[in-house]
Amino acid sequence: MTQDEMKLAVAQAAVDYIRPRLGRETIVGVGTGSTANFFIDELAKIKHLFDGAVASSEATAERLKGHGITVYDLNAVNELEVYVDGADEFDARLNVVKGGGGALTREKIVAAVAKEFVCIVDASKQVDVLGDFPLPVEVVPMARSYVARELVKLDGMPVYRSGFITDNGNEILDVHDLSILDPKGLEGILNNIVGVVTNGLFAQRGADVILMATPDGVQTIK
Ligand code: ABF
Repeated sequence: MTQDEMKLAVAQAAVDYIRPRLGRETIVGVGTGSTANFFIDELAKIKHLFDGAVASSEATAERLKGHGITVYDLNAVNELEVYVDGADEFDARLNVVKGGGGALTREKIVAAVAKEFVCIVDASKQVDVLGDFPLPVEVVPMARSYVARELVKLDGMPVYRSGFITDNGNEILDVHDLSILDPKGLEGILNNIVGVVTNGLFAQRGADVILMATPDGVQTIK
């Protein structure tokens, strides 16, 4: 099975997973990235079963609209039944690192609102300890150097994602060399650095369920 075939399989599994929850007024939170793109394409096949979507990025909004799915501003929505998105890494406790695609802030907002966060991955994303994947931290541009110095004090090695501006007009530092033994604690510490908008640790609100594609089929991890 190729990696794309696994992404398609997990996208189809996600549609099957959320399908019983869909109704005429249901709004679905939709994430960003290549796995999420497979999900969007599968979701479009049942667009008659739900009202619309909230997107975690401009790119996702465009793809949803391209399929004729109504995209709502989150402020216009009272509740989000479910949020489906990919990840860069996850551990056995369903702590997740996200933001490799740079959409972490909107992803974290959508995750906070959603009743259930369904994370869709292939098996390559599973790790024992988070931190192999550089942890993205979105920063207000004028605070970038200050935040970088603070991250060094935490034993991280921040690397400026050159030439990248987030959908919110901010910049990203990718923090290498972290061994994240306390994901919830580190998430809070990073959020407390002035100038940090969000960090890519989704631990305080981790995934509720992970659908993981393997060559032998899709596994459900809760
Ligand atoms: C989003 O897409 C991100 O949070 C994560 O960075 C990325 C995963 O992308 P892919 O599915 O392409 O590996 O979910």
